[in-house]
Amino acid sequence: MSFYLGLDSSTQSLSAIVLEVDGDLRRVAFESAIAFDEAFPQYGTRHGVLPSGDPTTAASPPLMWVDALEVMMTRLQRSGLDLRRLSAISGSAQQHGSVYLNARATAAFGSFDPGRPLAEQIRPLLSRDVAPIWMDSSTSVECAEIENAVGGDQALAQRTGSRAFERFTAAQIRKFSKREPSAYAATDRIHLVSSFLASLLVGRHAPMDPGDGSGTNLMDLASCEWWPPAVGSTAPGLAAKLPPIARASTVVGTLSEYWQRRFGLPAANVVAWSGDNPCSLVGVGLVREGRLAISLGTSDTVFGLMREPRVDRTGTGHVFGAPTGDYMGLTCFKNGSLAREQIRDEFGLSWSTFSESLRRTPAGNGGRIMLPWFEPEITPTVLTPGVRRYGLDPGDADGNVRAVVEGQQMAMALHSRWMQVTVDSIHATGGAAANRDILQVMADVFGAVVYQLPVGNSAALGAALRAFHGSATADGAAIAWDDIVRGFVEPLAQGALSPDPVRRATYQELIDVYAACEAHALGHGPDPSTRLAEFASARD
Ligand code: XUL
Repeated sequence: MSFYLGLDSSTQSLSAIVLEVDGDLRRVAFESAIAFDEAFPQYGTRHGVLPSGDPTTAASPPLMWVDALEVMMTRLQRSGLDLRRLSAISGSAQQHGSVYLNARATAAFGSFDPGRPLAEQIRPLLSRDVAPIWMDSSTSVECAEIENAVGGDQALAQRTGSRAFERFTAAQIRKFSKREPSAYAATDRIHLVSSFLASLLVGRHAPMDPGDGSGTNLMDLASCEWWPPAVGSTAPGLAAKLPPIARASTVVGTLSEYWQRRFGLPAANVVAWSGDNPCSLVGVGLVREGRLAISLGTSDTVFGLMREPRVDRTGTGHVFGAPTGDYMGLTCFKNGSLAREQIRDEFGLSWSTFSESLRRTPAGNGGRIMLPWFEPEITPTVLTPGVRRYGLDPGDADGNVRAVVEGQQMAMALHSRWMQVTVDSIHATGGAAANRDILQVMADVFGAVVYQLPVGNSAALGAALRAFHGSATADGAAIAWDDIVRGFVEPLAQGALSPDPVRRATYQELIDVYAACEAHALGHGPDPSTRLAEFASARD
């Protein structure tokens, strides 16, 4: 019998899942989560992000993630599990965020003092106090500079899987190197959140995996190596500051002395960490092509496995490496859970009264539409935030609840068309996937059967399954992914949500009107009022 630990360092919290595998017996033996704002008020974060006067910048304190890792290990130590059986650990982290370390880090990593908290030992090793994260959209200038230098957006997308995006690590590094050249010069190593946390566990610089590497705009998707033209166009001397890239199943080391002595943990294998979306792909069981998953978390994401990289020519989506060695298509929306919460709070609702509002209102909302851009949006690119309402009274609670949910679902359906996946079923995950009224709108908008999954946190589950896979294949054994995920990711057939044909037809019509509103709001389409009125009168 063995235990496998999966950690997920997301925007707002650190979660852990321990899987027990004993032949055919498979179960979740431990689950825990730490919300950053509540557990570590001393860092002053809101939803895990440092306050900023500029809505386009977003950063978090890396030391808060370190503190969370220690608190989680304490919880594990007190869990009552026989941790001598902990075989392997892997992790998931919010993508794109970067951590900057000085030249002292390399030597210090191997000799942490188990008598002292880790954060205070990491503090002098940072060449930058904060880590820019995926919610940052302040680097449009740097994006344009990088694209121009490598021969344009299509050239960058063909090589790296994405055109330049503001939150991707390359643009963030470039901005830092321009604004703070001496701090950049003092930077010896730049990690992603995933490879930073993996490094702390093994006590030396850990490599990045191709899944998270492809969120940098710096990795050649075909070879899974850094792409010199992109690296050279981003910042001086960058090649020497990047860790190597290793396959996602690589055992990058064993748990260092620090964790063994401070928390009584064994020298378990540590498998390369990855991004939350690549981990979720495994955690929802998408180890084959032909299905989509939708994660309703801080960000809402639509993703699916691809055998071949079909790069999005419209510049909306991304192709990342998948933990299975394949690829994954992904489109990311920034206005996810925080937008839903904003409407819930604005009208003094609970999740249950939010659901009642959804049940009281008709599909299509009588042609009242919301573009839910509370924060700057990633898809489509909206740098100046502001909710846009069409025919919708800002004071109408029921109408706004339906409008935010429909707006999010229609945006996801519209902007995932590039993946060319015929969607007949969707695996739903993330916090809001517990809400069946939201999932019914998803089923009706996509015309697909929506399944809930037994384990809610697919990123932490995916990380634990990756720990299992990496350690099972470490000695060269071949083991199919289907065998790894078996017993953990089977969707709950009972209670699957099927699309209703009449509501589906409504949304097939409405999605074009939604697209017209979007084009109008972005300044490249006519006023959609007539189309909205036609849609509404057809339903009177
Ligand atoms: C994906 C993205 C987000 C973060 C959230 O490209 O930016 O989904 O990974 O944690």
